[in-house]
Amino acid sequence: MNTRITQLLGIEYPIIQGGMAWVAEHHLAAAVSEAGGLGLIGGANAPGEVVREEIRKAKKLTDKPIGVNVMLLSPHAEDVAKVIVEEGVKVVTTGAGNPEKYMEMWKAAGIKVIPVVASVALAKRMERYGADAVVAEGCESGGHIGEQTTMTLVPQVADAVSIPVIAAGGIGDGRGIAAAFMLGAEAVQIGTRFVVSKESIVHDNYKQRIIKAKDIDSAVTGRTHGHPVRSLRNQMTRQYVKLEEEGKSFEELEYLTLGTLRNAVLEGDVINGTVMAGQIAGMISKEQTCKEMIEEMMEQAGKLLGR
Ligand code: TUI
Repeated sequence: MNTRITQLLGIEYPIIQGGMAWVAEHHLAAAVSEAGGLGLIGGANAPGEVVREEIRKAKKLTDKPIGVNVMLLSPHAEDVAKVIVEEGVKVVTTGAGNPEKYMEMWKAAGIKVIPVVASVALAKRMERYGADAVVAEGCESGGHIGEQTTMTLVPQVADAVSIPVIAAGGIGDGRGIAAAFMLGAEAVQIGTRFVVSKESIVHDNYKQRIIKAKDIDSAVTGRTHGHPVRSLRNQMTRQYVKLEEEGKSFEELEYLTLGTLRNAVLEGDVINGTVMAGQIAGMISKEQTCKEMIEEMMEQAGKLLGR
């Protein structure tokens, strides 16, 4: 499946991996790239130097292109933005904000810039600022989300911009990829399914929660303060919702969740930790290598699309 995205990025399959905080480290990114997709290092809240090391470690594991995701709410976003240029990274995606102020620097360095957007307005703005493509991410996704669903967002973004669109949110198999292509996407971004890959360093408790999850097992917290985040329901989401209903401030709620994603991912605390995952978790049933996942999905999508 040759598309403008596979050509732009020099990859075999139109699949990019989500830049998931704590999860998208060098082993996962290298495995996805080695399997023919585009692996990403997730900058998340990490300092620039930590991201630099991750980039270098990933490059030792693969000669294929890898990208970096800059989480724009991070206090280190600016440092990470510079490290990407210094390390000769070829592709950057951004999340949770507007990357305008870094675009000129990245473009001047010849970096392909792919902002993640949750609205048509931001997609159009990013095209004007020179973005090479956009990821249109629906609220089925795990983590920080917007309001639109993938089904409604992707075709509206595809109609509004001329640059290629990558669909994200709720995609975890070949049917999802085929559907995304029908909506006008030229590639997909996949997160939750790669969390349970064999190469993912995520604690087994976290993987098992995704594998055992049912369709209705995720919840969105933080809507009242304009920072909606989707995670699997547990003691943490229940506590958060309770405090949100009591009218606690954004700062108090932020304090409650401090370090809880790390605790879930690295320590396996799936009770009081934050287990970010998308709605597609209900369909994900086993651990496989990234290569097995990608080949299985591409075979299914190829049949459905008659390619
Ligand atoms: O960024 C994500 N997903 C994330 S970031 C993250 S780390 C975090 N943890 C706790 C709280 C907050 C962040 C976990 N998951 N996805 C990409 C994405 N970007 N989804 C939605 C957006 C988005 C939303 C609004 C992008 C831009 C935007 O508006 C920006 C503007 O200024 O117009």
